[in-house]
Amino acid sequence: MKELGKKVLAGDIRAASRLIRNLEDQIPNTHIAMQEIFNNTGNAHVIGITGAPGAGKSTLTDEFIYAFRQKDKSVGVLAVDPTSPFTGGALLGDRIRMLRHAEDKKVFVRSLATRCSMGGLSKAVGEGIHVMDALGKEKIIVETCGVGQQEVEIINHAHTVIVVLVPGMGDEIQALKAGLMEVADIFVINKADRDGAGKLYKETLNMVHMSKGAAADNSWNIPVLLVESVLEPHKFAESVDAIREKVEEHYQYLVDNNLLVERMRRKTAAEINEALWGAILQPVLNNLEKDGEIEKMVEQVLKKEIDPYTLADQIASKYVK
Ligand SMILES: Nc1nc2c(ncn2[C@@H]2O[C@H](COP(=O)(O)OP(=O)(O)O)[C@@H](O)[C@H]2O)c(=O)[nH]1
Ligand SMILES: [Mg+2]
Repeated sequence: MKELGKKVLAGDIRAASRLIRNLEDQIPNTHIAMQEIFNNTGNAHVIGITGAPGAGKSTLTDEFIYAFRQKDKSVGVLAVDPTSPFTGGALLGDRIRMLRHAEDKKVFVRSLATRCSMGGLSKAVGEGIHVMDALGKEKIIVETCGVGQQEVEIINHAHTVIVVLVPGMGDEIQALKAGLMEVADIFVINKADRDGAGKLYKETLNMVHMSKGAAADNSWNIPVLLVESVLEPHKFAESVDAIREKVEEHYQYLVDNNLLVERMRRKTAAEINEALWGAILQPVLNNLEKDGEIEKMVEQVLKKEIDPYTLADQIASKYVK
């Protein structure tokens, strides 16, 4: 397990894949590799793409990879979506599109098996980002599955959040409801070939305009961008490149205003929390489990011989000085 982190730092893609898998599977002592890489993280620009399932996030991500590669940026993609084309779950045509990056050593794509239904973005997402960062990827794109908490939680992981809306889903209202308004740095209206794309574009512009007064401390003007239909590949590529430009502009805005670190404050607090859990509580739980203590405690509490609070106090006094 030692050395795995060093290999990642040396650019070893297989080591990075293995480390991400170990993190997801919560293999013991994986934190050693994370300790090895930690000082070499924090260099990448993390871009989150969120929006309802089927909004076109994977399609856009594929085009973003291309756009960034045209600018000679190395790219990492973390897809938090088991149905993503990156995992082979989508239509054949989609899968073929993704293959165009398969040979490119400066592109590293991994999907996490984390279920969309599992609520929030898992710890593995934050860790996966660190691994790609340590691997030297300059742009890291995180595609969420766009369900529930994940959509807003991406703000804890990404410097720049792109919210993808499509016509015909009542998105404008949905965005307000789900708190997406608060997390979006860039709105993208996708599927321009569909009825209502223009209307959605105007409505979203309005919504952004109206909410502007609320965020007085925010001097970033949230752009609303209409993407050309993927059915017109050439125009599509051009409009995605225009989004890429906005993404870069947003990054520069964060850098110029010292907001990059600010963005990561919550994520860092959560990471400390998780590390403490792993270092303190996990060993205690492992011990109790090993000796079959947990089972006994469950019986005791069920019989009302003791309550969980007193029990926890007793255990704490034994382990925590
Ligand atoms: N009509 C139309 N379909 C699109 C467009 N962009 C993507 N799609 C299709 O929408 C479906 C879902 O796209 P996908 O990228 O997998 O969405 P995701 O679930 O948000 O990642 C796929 O079949 C895409 O080919 C578009 O501009 N117009
Ligand atoms: Mg997808």
